[in-house]
Amino acid sequence: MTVSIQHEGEIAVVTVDNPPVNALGQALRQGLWDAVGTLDADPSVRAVVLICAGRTFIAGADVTEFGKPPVPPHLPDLVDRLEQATKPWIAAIHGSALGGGFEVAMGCRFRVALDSATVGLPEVTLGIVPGASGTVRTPRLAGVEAAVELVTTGRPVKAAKALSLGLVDAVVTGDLRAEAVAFARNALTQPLPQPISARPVTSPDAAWWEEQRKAIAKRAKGEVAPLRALDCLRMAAEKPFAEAMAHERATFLELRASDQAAALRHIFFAERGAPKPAHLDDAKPKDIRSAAVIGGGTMGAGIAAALRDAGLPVTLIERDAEAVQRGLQNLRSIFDGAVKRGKLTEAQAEARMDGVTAGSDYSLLAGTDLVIEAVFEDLAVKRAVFAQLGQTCRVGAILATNTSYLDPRLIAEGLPHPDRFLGLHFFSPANVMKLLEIVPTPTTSPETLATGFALARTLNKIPVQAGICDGFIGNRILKRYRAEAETLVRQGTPIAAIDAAMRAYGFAMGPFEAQDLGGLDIAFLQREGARAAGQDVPETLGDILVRAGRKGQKTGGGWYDYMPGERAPKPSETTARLLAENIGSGPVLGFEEIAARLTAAMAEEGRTILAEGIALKPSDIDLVEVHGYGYPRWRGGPMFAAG
Ligand code: T1G
Repeated sequence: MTVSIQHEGEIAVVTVDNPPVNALGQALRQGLWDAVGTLDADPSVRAVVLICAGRTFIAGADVTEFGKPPVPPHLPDLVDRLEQATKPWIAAIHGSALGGGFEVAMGCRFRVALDSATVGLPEVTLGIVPGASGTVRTPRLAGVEAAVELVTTGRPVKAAKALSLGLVDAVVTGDLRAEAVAFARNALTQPLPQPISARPVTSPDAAWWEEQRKAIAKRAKGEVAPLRALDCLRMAAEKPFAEAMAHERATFLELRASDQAAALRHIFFAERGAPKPAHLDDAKPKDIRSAAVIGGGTMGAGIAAALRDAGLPVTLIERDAEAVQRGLQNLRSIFDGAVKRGKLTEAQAEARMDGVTAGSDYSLLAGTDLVIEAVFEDLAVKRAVFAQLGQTCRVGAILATNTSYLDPRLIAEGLPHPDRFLGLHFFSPANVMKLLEIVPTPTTSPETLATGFALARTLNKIPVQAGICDGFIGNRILKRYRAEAETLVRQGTPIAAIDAAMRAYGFAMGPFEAQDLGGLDIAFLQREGARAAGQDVPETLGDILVRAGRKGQKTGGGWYDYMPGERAPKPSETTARLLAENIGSGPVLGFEEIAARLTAAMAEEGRTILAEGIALKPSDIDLVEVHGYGYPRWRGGPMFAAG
């Protein structure tokens, strides 16, 4: 039963039960609509508690309905009906009251939240605006400033902050239902507050709104919904309730049908499907209660930090005492940075470090459940590490390599019990980037693979399974993207125009700026290694620059010149001269054509990757690009964008 009613004396308790997250599908909206009528007509009822079964309060409208025409009762009408009920309704919130869920809670006269609950209006993360009074009631409930922060960022707030903002009326612990019923009884002993729609709202001056608009435009980088949400909020602060509601509804319906909303929904569902691949349904992951990282460099320290952030004790192994200290310092720097940014307290940073054992003796790993190798990207070095791991780790330990480019099969050659081995390709900084490419070998067992996916969930990362090829999924597409960008340069399109076009498309950086930041020599060494191994690797424009000593920002110049101590790229006459004989006089493409060419090249490589079975589904490729390579989320990824 989606909506059921029980009675505790004069208090009715309406329970919503619509797994998995009590989303407001049509049946639930109808059930609540009918419950208002039933309880209004029941003279024994003086107040109503609205509570949900399962893991959370109503988590929003049913996103699966978005592609279809809206069906009555429409959510804004239901929220109005709740507000106009003859008996006061009290929302009893646990888990996450999000989007339409929080709008339903605002239709209630009161909101009581469990201390572990969160409330929010995340609609802009789906490319839309709240569509059931979220932009009109929130300013009347919590004030304009709090409403602008909540709605235009889409970030939920925890119960304590929600109480301080006035979004909820009480925060309780223990038995939410009993506490909410007691709250309802007490509320009946005093005059009721005004319904939210009747409450006054004060609008800041025009300068404040302009300041908000500029800040949001800078942050939104091409996303439409946050700025449209700001418009709705200003209407709510300056116009009558009904007029503001009409504006919000029209905006919601318009954006709901937009390309950006479709793209963001695509990523939303792709993210939720990623951690639970159907082909692993029958494989039981192993318990990981302790982990180790071999190598304390940038990647190793980042991986160790991610493991510590997830609460796992970590053993950090380096080759000698001096390297161990460097590794520990790298790890401490990560946590110190988090303290500076206010992400961690000093005590939390200390606790992170206290959970790290470091040394150069592999016997420290005898009881470890998971070992991740993150040493220098050289096959011999990696093979030596796994030779030692094969001798010292227990048979059931999961052994993983973080290699970016090497063939995991060659790394694991000769390893005893190779069923426990796989590739776990993290992205730098590993404690920040959410993408984790999981690379099984032909001998990797389903349990080991399932453990990789379970580890991703533990680390709050987005796992994507990749087959073995040069660059797996992400780096292989990156190589194609860069090659296509160089083709445009050879045809006469300026380097700076290409970068500007990709920034306009939504990337934080274009392909050439990004190479200058990361260093041209990394890919150069890959190409040189392949050539040395006898592969036919044509010379690239990047090769010419690296051979001329132009490796990027770190050498004062790469594709661009950089003034000493500055990071602003300047078009380089030296680069123009070095590349002159390779530059044709083809058509200079406009921004849209450049972006179309480069994203089409990414999608074409993606189709080849799918055809080769390296990626399991197109949405996995989109997740790799969005979470690993800065592809703008509101474009949906190269496969989605290619249609
Ligand atoms: N609609 C439909 N299905 C949903 C859903 C939703 N809103 N939210 C989650 N699911 C599914 C999800 O696909 C997965 O399915 C399962 O529930 C568990 O999700 C009018 C218009 C609530 C914090 O944006 O943030 O209201 O894979 O793995 O980690 O203004 O889900 O199991 O088949 O994420 O415990 C606004 C989105 C909608 C909330 C729970 N609401 N959801 O996290 O579980 S727009 C949202 C979440 C709106 C109004 C507008 C999270 C969660 P399956 P999960 P979780």
